Amino acid sequence: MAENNNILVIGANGQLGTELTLALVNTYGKDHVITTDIREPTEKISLFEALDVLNQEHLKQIIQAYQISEVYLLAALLSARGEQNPMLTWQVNMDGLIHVLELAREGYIKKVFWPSSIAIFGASTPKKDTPQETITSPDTMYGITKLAGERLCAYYAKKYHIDVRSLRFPGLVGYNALPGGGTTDFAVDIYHKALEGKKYHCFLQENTQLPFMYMPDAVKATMQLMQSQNHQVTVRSSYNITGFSCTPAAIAEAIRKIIPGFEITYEPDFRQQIADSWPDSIDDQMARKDWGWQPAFNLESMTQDMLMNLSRLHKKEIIIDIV
Ligand code: AKB
Repeated sequence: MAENNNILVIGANGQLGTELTLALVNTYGKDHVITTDIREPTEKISLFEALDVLNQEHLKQIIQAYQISEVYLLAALLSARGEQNPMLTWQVNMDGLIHVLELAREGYIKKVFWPSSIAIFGASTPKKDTPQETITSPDTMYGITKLAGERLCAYYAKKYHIDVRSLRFPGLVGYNALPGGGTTDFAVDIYHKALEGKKYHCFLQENTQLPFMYMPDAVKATMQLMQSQNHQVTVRSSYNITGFSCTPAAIAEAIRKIIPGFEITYEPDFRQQIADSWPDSIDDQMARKDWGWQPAFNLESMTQDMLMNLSRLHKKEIIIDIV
């Protein structure tokens, strides 16, 4: 990588940021990846600067000081936390994006990645195999900011020829970092409880079907999209993308194949309504056609990998009985 072609990850301590930073460091080298977050990381794997994404002047200083050409803007408040503080969600999710897009328009950055979400869809969206182009009627502040953000990305791409790329992520499941404040967080928490030998109290009903993606697939999709040729990227709002769909009961069942005594109870709270407004499954044909997207993990292979890695990280012994 040339000197003035460095990468900036904003929100690097989050669930996706932690894993994406590792992949970027492995691909481009740690001297070319600068990480920022509002909080100090527990472990620094590359250069770190504390940054509040609402501080545009500080953001500009970092971009100039480190000769940044590519920005991964991951700082955001998610769906459940967003409902506790809608105004802060609007501010962080929208101002952060517009600051980055404006810096791109002014010529400070060449390329931007910004994650959208299945939260842009709502109760009146077709639920099954939700198409790329369809009714978007988000019911949460998080979803509203993601939809508005998608339109901003498309606008800056069309009007100012900004190379901005985006994915509409489903629920993400990974073992390296915990999610915070999302409706799909249960799908991570459940594995931690199972490994601790505890019962899991799920905040969604057992038959709530949602789309998910295992973190290695999410990282692969992001890297693949960002490494694609400009002409391959025909969608400049955000690409539908998915790994597989499942219910909390199906995850519990997959865990029981490895930890037979695992128990779960269902105690739905306010997050049930959010989950009910989201798609059951996603049609990601555009991503497959444009830049060759193909997930590697399904529920069973994700469960095996999650439990194996969590037991390694927490030094707990479990026998992975692959059936
Ligand atoms: C959330 O649950 O809010 C996120 C998402 C689906 O965007 N994981």
